[in-house]
Amino acid sequence: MKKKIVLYNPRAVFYTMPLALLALGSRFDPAQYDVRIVDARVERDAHARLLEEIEGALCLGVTVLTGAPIRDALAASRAAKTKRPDLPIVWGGWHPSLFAEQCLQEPSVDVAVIGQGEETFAEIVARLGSGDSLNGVQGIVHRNSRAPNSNRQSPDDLRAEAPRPLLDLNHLPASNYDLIDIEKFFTVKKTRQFDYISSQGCRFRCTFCADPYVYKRGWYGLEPARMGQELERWWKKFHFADVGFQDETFFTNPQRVAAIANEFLKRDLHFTWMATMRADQGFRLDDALLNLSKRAGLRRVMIGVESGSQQMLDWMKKDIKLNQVFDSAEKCKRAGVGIIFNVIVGFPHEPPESITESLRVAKELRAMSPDFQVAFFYYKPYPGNEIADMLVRDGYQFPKTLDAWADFDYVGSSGPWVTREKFTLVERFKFYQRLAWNRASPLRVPLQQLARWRCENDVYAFPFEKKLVELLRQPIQLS
Ligand code: B12
Ligand code: SF4
Repeated sequence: MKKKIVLYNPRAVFYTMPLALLALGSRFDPAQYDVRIVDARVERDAHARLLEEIEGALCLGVTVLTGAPIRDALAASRAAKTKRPDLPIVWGGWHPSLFAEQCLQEPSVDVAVIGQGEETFAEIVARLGSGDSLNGVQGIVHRNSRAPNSNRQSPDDLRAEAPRPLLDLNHLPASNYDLIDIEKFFTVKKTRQFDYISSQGCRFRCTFCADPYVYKRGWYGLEPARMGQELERWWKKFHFADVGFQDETFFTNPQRVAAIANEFLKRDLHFTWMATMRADQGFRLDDALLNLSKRAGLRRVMIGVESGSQQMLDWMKKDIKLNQVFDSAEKCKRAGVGIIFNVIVGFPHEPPESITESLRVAKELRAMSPDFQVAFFYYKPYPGNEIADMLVRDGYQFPKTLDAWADFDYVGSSGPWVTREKFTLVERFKFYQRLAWNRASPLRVPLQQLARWRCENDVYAFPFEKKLVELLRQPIQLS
């Protein structure tokens, strides 16, 4: 009889396909294992289905991002453990990679996996299947017992195994998208957009980012021929219109990008795609490669500008120059490729001039093309990087429990060091820059003109248009 493995993706507000669970689940031989993915974002009653699926399962794996998704990860794990106290529950993903020990303070969690998970999880499952201890499985923290489902011990009695070196993605099997109901994702996304990950890790060292800590600046990219083959297969099966490459830095290796574009053209694949690019990579890219990518379907890139102040960029070790941002923007404009620029505001000790500079750069970029958008985020500390270490030295305290982490808002709010005045300024600017430069219907043109005037003159007081737009209940297009 096949052994059953259940994988759970907690509730969240966005609908990117559960790439981590697909990667983990595809590592198992379907002749021997029955893998079930329960994604709370697309299930009517995810917990009911989860409790049904864990019947007879060998183990449950849960993927956990920092912040709000922890709330549902906890609820699901607790419900599963109550129903099946003998069921080993394994947490993996970004939060357990950063806080493995803390995750194991939660009694329903038996094992926390750090970093890349395919081989680690496969080894855990094999050991569980044969009743062996997890001692020595690289890349995990677990309870120091013969097996996680043996007698429960004190939550402090933990055992951290040696780290697992990052494995070249090309040695891992392709993700099997038949493990999920893909049409449900197209429905909730309201577009036939397929998600795909073509590389893992990142070679850079930005001091606000979790990646250097989790992947130790390692990077592996899939071979273009393999990508062409896989995407052709799924495109023919699912008829998607667009691919979101969820890589940290898709444009890491220009020769690889050219080979990928050529694969798509050779195979005559008719979908558009979007991918991540650093400004220094865009700066070094030649127009020919960008034009080739455009011909192969590239419609938009995402570039982390992070700050409009070069001093701040140097401080956070972003290793880009502002002129590289504008140079990349010019190139993309020439090639007809759109851009989303990400800007982070509210770093600790960030001087007010730096925020002003970020707003100025955002305005200049937005004015360059209606296909350029700017998204603003507030800095929130991730442990294990230099900024977070500095904050801790200054007395900042990270949440100490999973429940407290679940309340940690990574998306909407700012850090406590951002004054009310700065927060209001940024929130108003976020609204007006969208109104000013997003494509607008003729009815909205007067509002748009007014918003441009406001942005150009930095006048954000009495934001009556915001009230008006809210009243009209017609949210502006954020396409
Ligand atoms: C898609 C995505 C999302 C999706 C999540 C989709 C989902 N599944 O729910 C959405 C859009 C919701 C999202 C939101 C955010 N995200 Co996000 N996101 C990503 C992104 C681009 C891809 C994730 C992915 O699928 N990767 C592909 C898979 C194969 O890799 P993986 O997730 O690392 O999984 C591997 C291991 O982690 C491990 N693993 C993962 N899960 C499990 C489970 C088990 C059981 C095991 C054993 C192993 C394991 O094995 C996997 C295979 O090797 C990553 C960057 C990246 N490239 O990874 C950022 C990233 C995860 N996001 C990040 C951030 C900062 C955010 C936001 C705060 C952004 C924002 N400012 O709004 C929000 C916060 C969400 C929240 N707290 O509510 C950070 C880290 C966050 C953190 N500490 O949790 C990342 C790393 C980007 C970055 N470099 O800063 N995100
Ligand atoms: S912010 Fe981007 S470039 Fe910098 S370390 Fe993180 S993933 Fe790499």
